[in-house]
This record gives sequence, structure tokens and C-alpha cells, in this order.
Amino acid sequence: MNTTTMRNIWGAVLGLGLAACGPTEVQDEAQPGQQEQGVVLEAGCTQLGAPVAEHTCHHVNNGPALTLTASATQNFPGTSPNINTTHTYYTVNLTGSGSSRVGTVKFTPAKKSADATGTQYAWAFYRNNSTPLVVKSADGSTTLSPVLTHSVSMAGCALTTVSVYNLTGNTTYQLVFGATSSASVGIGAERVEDMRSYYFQDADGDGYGNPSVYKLTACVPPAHYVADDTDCNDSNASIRPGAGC
Ligand SMILES: [Ca+2]
Ligand SMILES: [Ca+2]
Repeated sequence: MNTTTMRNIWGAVLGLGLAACGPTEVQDEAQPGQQEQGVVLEAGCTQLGAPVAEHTCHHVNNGPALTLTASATQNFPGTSPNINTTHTYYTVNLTGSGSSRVGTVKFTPAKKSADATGTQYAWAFYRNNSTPLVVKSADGSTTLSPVLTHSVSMAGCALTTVSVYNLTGNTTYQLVFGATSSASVGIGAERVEDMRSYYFQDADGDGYGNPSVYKLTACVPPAHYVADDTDCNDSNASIRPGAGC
């Protein structure tokens, strides 16, 4: 991994600590030109890239962490309990007993100030067990479908699954858990857009990427794309850094 070209916020977290861990746009004057994408999950995304899960796992293992008790009922008034604090790993205690434990919390994704009212953003809900999750409108009248769901397996990380929803900024939703035999569910919410990384085409397969051909994505990179951007000749595998570059 070339740290001068790996443009993800997780890197900023590791380098600067949690104080720097906020919803920050991927911007750097040394970057390739910004490659605009929608803030909803990009088309064709079959799996979130490792940096997104790594970022969330960082919070699982290092905090900040909060514990709350979910509401026993859906469609409750108000906005609490909620999991609104970003870059925070929540333990949500469920209610009930046996295999009938349930719980509901609210979630109000922030809207970036520069965006128009109604702008949608992809949010990833990483969890630490298979407790069923349904996302609904605040009044329960609408049930949303995830745009992506897949399992998570990462060494040293308790997360097991992630679901991505396209949610409207500054709009309150409810997350309905259960029924389950789990007493609690751990959950971390991340705005997918903030977790994008640059990947560069490695057409000659020498492991070094062409700085002129790149993708900016939070999803797994296309085939033949790498994090490195230091190949001066991407049509000749024998010419690479340390060998002619
Ligand atoms: Ca190459
Ligand atoms: Ca080359």
C-alpha cells in the first residue's frame, strides 16, 4: 500500500488519532482530480472495500463506545434512544427474554450543509451478530430495503455483517432489531461516501499502478486495480519502481 496515494479517512484516523475522526470529505491537493460520484451507493458495488470495515473495526476495538437500551416498542415519539453519534460503536441492549428479544432505536443521518435538502447518502450499518435488522421510516409506515448486505470477516474484529441503506439526510429513521436470543447487538454506522479510497490500474500486472488511470471508491476495487500509483510504464511489467522507473 502506498500511503501517499491511499486516500481514506481511516488512514487519517490512524495517523492523527480519534480527534481527527470526523465526517470529512476526501480532498487533497496532491490527489488525482476529484472523481464525482453520487452519494448513494455506487452502481455495481457488490462489497464494501476493506478500508471501510477496518475503520469501523478501529472503533469497535478502540472506541469511542456507547451503550444504550433500545425501546421495547416501535414508532415511539421523539428521537431517543438513538445511535446518531458518528464514528462511535454502540452496544444496543435489547428488551424481552429468551428468543423474543427486540428493540428499536432512532437514527438521523446528518446532511452535509452544502447539499440540497433531500440529498441521500449511503450508510453502512456494521453489526457484531446476526440479530435481524429492519430499517423503517420514523412513523413505521415505510420499510426500506438495503442496497447491499454481506458478511464481514476480519481478524481481530467482532463485526460479522453489514447492511447499506440509502438514507435522506436530516431525516429520522428507526432501526428495528429482533426477534433474537441475543441480549444485545453491537452496531457502528458509517457514511460510505467518507470512506472512499483511490485505486490505480495495474495493466501490466507488476503490482504498481498507473497514476493516470484510477477509481475512487468505497467498494472493492475493480480487477487489476491496486493502491500503488508509482508505475512509470504500465504497459511493461519489467519497468517498474526500482527497475527503470
Ligand atoms: Ca503496473
Ligand atoms: Ca510497469
